[in-house]
Amino acid sequence: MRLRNVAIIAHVDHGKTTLVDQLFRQSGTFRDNQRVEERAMDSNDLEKERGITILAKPTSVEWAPEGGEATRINIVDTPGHADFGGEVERILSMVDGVILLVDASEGAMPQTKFVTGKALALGLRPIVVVNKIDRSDARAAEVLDEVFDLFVSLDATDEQLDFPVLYASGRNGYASPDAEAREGTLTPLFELIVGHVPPPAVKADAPFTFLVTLLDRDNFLGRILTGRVNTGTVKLNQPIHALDMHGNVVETGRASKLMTFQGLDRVPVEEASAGDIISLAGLAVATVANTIADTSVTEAIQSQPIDPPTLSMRFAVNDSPFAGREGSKVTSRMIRDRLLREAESNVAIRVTEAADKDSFEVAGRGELQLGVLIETMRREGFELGISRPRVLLRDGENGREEPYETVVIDVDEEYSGTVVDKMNQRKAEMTDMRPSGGNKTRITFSAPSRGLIGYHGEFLSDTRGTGIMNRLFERYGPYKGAIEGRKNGVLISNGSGEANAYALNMLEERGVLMVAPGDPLYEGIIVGENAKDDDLEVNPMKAKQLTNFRASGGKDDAIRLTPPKRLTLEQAIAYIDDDELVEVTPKSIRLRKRHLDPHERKRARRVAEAA
Ligand SMILES: Nc1nc2c(ncn2[C@@H]2O[C@H](COP(=O)(O)OP(=O)(O)OP(=O)(O)O)[C@@H](O)[C@H]2O)c(=O)[nH]1
Ligand SMILES: [Mg+2]
Repeated sequence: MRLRNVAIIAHVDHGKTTLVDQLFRQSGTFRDNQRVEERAMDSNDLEKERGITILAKPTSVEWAPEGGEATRINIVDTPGHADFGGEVERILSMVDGVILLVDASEGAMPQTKFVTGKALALGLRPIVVVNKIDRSDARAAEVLDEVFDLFVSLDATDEQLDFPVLYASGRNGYASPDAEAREGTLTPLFELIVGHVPPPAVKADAPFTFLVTLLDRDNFLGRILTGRVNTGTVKLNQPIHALDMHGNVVETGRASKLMTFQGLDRVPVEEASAGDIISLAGLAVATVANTIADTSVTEAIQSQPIDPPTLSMRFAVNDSPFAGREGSKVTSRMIRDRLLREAESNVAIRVTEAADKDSFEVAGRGELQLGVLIETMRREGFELGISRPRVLLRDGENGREEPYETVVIDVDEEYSGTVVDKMNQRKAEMTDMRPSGGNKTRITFSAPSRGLIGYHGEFLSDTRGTGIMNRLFERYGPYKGAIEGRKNGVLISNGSGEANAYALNMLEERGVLMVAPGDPLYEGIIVGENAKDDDLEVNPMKAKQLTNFRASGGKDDAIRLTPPKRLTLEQAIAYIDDDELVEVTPKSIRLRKRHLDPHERKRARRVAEAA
């Protein structure tokens, strides 16, 4: 059967996974009565909950024109969020073409530029799909111009500039060369994939080689390596070995299971040939970027270098007085094993063990990526103490350098002044400002990543929740000097016990509380944000003195507390200062001072100030 390999690439939320749903449906991949969830490819829990794609995943559909020959189309759905895009180059090396989706209203966004740049550099000729054409604020013609300009700015060849265009609503299942079409099917897209994307160029008579692009685990099969067969054919149980990038043999074994993709399933096959995207099991150590090959092969397939991580957090053993109450995985050994396992399959993550062996520096591509890792671990039963994220500096030619990001902000005009002010305080430089339709302004900044940590929450409240912010790693540039951090201090509990409504009521005038009556507290835990800029030790456990007149058991009927401000994991991580930690357990997210004892805190502060 004919074969095509394509990846779908786009900025976050431009509709990749939703389009795959419809490609499934219209190719008859599902049985008629099969119940399929929306965004079926977003299969893991966190993907479903957050409505974003975190892991790139291959799938495969078969399509045939009326009465014509069928083609098997391997499709790779990719994550649009920059934090998960570290592998996009490696993933694109599996395919011979890309479908570039661009939201008909949002237009070309930072991640559109990033993924398009990677695709063009690999010599791929994208199919451009102006998607979500059904939106009432669609501006298809302008968006197409933006895409064309983008291609030009990325030095596209004449061939690449001559890209085919379809206007589509992935969700409604139609695509058309006509920008006015508001109904139809995806047949024009299928035809274009078959007609425009070249078949894989393969050396079928060479020995088997395969580059590992993705890694996952299965309880029965163990390690599952996914990638594209580069040359030759692999047969079930054939002896194989894994080579690292220098050609050293990492491991020898057999291809004990071979699978191709079919809709949401992997199906076992007896053999697979050059050009196909497959999964292979049978090896225990081989990993991403290794070459799996016939044992006669001694040279590794060249693979793309991985962009360096830009941000890190310290993952420590939870040493709070509540350690071990809610989680089952609390020792440094368990944390270590889990993190090393993560770093093995997730090429964008790097783990270093601290000298004290009780904490680990985990470096990655951004707050969301590390946040997802922490969330995954807490669901597995882990307890952790997480420190404030810090950007990774490096020594450049002209001294110390730090990561910069391109930040694209869409806001209602009335908020643009505030946003520009706040970004200036964070040492960002405005590079562009233009109206973006519907009384909105699109402002582009070049900003040190350091200044952006913790800004998103403030940004949302400054824009009454209407602002949209997109960020993308830009470059390493000169260190920008001190950036002012959090302005407010915190309210710290001065003892252990249960939070008491009466006490909390008294404390409400001091600031914003983060705990509710009945919450268990310990000395040094943070119970709220101080309205002033210094930290304040308070007694949130203090009960009302009972008088003779009202001795009926101290019911606090009259107390009406404002609901506490409960921070989500990511908010908490963005909130804390250097001398604070987020205590993460399967059930709770608590903020605390690193040093729980007030005297130790004072001593640490004196040492820090002296340094
Ligand atoms: N109006 C409109 N909305 C759409 C269309 N396609 C997708 N959406 C919506 O856009 C949102 C994002 O869709 P996804 O398919 O998750 O986008 P994605 O590109 O896979 O997102 P990431 O994988 O996180 O980058 C969802 O709320 C969809 O319902 C469309 O054709 N028209
Ligand atoms: Mg998606």
